[in-house]
Amino acid sequence: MDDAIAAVPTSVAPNNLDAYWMPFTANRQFKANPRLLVAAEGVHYTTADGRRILDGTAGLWCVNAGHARREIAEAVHRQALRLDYAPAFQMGHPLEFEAAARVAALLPGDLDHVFFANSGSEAVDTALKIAIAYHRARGEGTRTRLIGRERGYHGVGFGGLSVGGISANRRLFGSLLPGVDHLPHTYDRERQAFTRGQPEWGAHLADALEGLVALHDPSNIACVIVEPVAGSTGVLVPPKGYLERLRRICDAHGILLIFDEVITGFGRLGASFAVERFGVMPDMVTCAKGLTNGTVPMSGVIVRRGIYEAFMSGPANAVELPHGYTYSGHPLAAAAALATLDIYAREDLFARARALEGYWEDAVHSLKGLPHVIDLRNLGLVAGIELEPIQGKPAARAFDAFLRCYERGLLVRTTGDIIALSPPLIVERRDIDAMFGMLGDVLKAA
Ligand code: PXG
Repeated sequence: MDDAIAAVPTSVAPNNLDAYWMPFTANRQFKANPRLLVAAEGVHYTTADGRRILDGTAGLWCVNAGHARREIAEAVHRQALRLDYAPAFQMGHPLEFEAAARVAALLPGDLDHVFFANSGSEAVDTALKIAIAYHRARGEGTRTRLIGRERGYHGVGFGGLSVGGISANRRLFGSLLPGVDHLPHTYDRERQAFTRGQPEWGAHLADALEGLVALHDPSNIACVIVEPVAGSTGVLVPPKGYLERLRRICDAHGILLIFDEVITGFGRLGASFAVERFGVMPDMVTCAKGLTNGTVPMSGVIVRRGIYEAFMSGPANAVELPHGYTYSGHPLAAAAALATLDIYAREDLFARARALEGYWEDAVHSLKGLPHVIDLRNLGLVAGIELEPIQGKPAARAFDAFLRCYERGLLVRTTGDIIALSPPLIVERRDIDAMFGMLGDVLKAA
């Protein structure tokens, strides 16, 4: 660590936590007993009380190259001094073009145009808007219906929330967008529990799309959006053949298929994207998080050439897509993305994740038989550990495990009674051992 940074006292906590309304947090519980992080390096955080915490979640699934990467920090610093901001509309700067080309190069075939935004939520809403506008540009303006999936998470904008399928996130916010349907989720514990990697059972669940097509007629349907591996809902790995089947049905009916790769992108599954891991080609891919290693907010929508080209008609001086953000392609974010992609390439981190997958999988499944563990799921460097809920107190068991892991020195994520793990891709075998050692002890003591 930098001397100047190391010299910053880590034990000083603010004495008033009141003003900040924290996102997706039990504010009162947190503020009564705060968990403050003040520094990070490699696969560890440092807490305000000076403890080292092993980062089992790569922040929030985003710090894929590990913390405090000097190359990224320096690139951002240099860029802030050279060109802090450039107008995103009708003006450009070199790094955003380079970043787009570099991202596109990670995706196969004609997935080769990139629209930048700042968060996963914005990327999702952008993709949904592009889907509707694309059909309209081709003279199929009736194709406006959006299809998501139960238990899907696509961020918190009205678009992403509408196609999302996590009831607790939707329930407070009214009627959301009209014209949205949901496919069934792909999880069945009885048939899939303790599967290593992709479950054998469940490809046929994609056929529910045929039902929606029959109900609404394809001429009214714009797109289907799914997470290739559902993350936030607690790590649901797609059954073998499921994504392929969705692709075939979409093709048969002219429906665009969007993969939301906000979590699965940038090596999380041991490949550049899930597109590569599963060998299924969507029409659009959303990404964020690992794009800048979590350092500067940035997200993107990668679209197939035909989609981009459908908009490139009409007078050359007309704005083809009236959509974008003040900070689309922000110079600091673009600099961070380029430095991040350099690290991924130089350290071959996607292949590294793939090489570690077997070790990771064995570690995950070593928890089998511990008290209250009712399922273990894994793919790439992701794991879902599902616990039996305490009767009448949903989510309490996992949250208690989260707190006890944190006390012991391990950061995990929980959703409902599921613990999710997704370490930085630079994780070493000894870190994996430490992670599952601590988690195992916590579960044993439950
Ligand atoms: N799509 C997917 C698939 C995501 O996982 C978003 C969109 C929204 O991204 P933004 O940048 O708007 O938050 C996400 C975000 C968790 C967790 O622990 C997951 C996310 C965010 C925070 C926590 O499950 N995913």
